[in-house]
Amino acid sequence: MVEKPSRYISNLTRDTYALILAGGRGSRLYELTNWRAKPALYFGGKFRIIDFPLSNCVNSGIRRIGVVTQYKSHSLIRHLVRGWGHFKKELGESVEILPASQRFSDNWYEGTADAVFQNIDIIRDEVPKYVMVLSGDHIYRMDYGSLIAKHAESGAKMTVSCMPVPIEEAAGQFGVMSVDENYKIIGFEEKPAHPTPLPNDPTKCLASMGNYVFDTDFLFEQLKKDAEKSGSERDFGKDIIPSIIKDHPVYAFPFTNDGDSQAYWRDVGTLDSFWQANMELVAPVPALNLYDKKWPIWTYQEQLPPAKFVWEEDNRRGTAINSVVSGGCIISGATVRRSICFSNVRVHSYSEVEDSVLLPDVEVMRNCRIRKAIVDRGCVVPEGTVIGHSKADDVARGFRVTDKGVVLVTREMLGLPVGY
Ligand code: ADQ
Ligand code: ADP
Repeated sequence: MVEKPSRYISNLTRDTYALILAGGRGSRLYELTNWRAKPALYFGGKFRIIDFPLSNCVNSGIRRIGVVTQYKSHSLIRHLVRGWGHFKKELGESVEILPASQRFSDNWYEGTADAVFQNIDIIRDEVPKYVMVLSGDHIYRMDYGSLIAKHAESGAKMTVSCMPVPIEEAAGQFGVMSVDENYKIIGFEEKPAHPTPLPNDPTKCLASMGNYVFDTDFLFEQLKKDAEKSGSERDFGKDIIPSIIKDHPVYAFPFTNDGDSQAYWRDVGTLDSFWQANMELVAPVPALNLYDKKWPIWTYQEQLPPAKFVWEEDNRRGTAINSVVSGGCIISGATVRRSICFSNVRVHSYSEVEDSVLLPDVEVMRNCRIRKAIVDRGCVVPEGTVIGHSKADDVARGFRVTDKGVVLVTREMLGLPVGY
């Protein structure tokens, strides 16, 4: 007889090793990921994307975690060492950084499955009953406990977390599955141009979130088999899932808001979606609650003085309305509306910033007008600069403007030395 999940979820999470895949490039973020891996990208005023899956693990009771790094990993590794280096092996906790170190072959990690395969011996040493493979690319809040409990109860060898997504959003972007009435996966296609719609809603399909749970032995077996196959791209979505669903019980776990009204998931893979997800946080009641003491998001933070707002005597009002302003910021004689100011941002007199995301250490000099922009770390925006008010002017200055009118400004575009 299966015990009630509430009594044994902690045993399951304790018996799970989480491997966060953090090696991807994130090419649709253009210059924002020129110098950093996507999981190292800043989000929400003081966090980095990787803090979300890591915090989900800790909040779900999974304390043995590996982070697989590869592409442009310097900034990511520095953040992990500073912010996540305090786990104590003696207490059964660890956050290990697993760079592609060519221990098994002369190759870097090929696909996602290869990134796990090359770390089999490290996982085996931990002797976990389950292995969770998590994408390090998304902003989300998810209790992995219910996912692992469902995996254990259903008798699946692998469970894929999924959610209904509009067909046009999923096409070419996500792995799409079809399931039977018990959520057993009966079909899986990686990033199809024409996703199979849900039987009860032709506008949506069931998309993989890129988070998987495996029975450890089964995972190792499948990875070894795949490594011997010629022509495989060594990828979970392209190779492993489509091949194993034929002969093994693989289930889908729908991630919905039903059990947890706080459940939240956003793909921030494009400049528009990155801007949009940040902007959602300035809403009076955002969908993602960063202030929930029961689900804290941990990060590394510098010790900084509190944010300061200066209203000069000649009536230059330093104000920020419906905005998120981090430590070390000074808004002096300027107006900031519906914007996110990361640590150490300065906005000087007579400037107006609206609907924008200012990453750490940005300085906006006097008399600037900035709208709908993402300003990369360390940019000094010269006095009188206007951004986001005319696409032609923005493009002429060398800024990147998306179809939806979000403007990306980097140090390089402003003629400042890169690699800040
Ligand atoms: P994608 O996110 O497009 O699709 P991928 O680019 O392989 O797939 O990235 C998956 C994760 O692995 C990311 O977190 C990335 O950073 C990391 N990664 C990629 N290559 C890596 C490598 N060589 N070494 C280490 N880490 C690496 C996947 C699934 C889809 C699913 C979407 C959900 O394949 O089926 O729908 O995620 O976003
Ligand atoms: P502005 O262009 O708006 O005049 P300033 O750099 O002169 O910008 O700063 C304006 C105000 O911000 C200062 O008068 C002061 O009140 C505050 N300020 C600036 N730097 C600091 C600092 N290091 N510590 C505390 N307050 C500061």
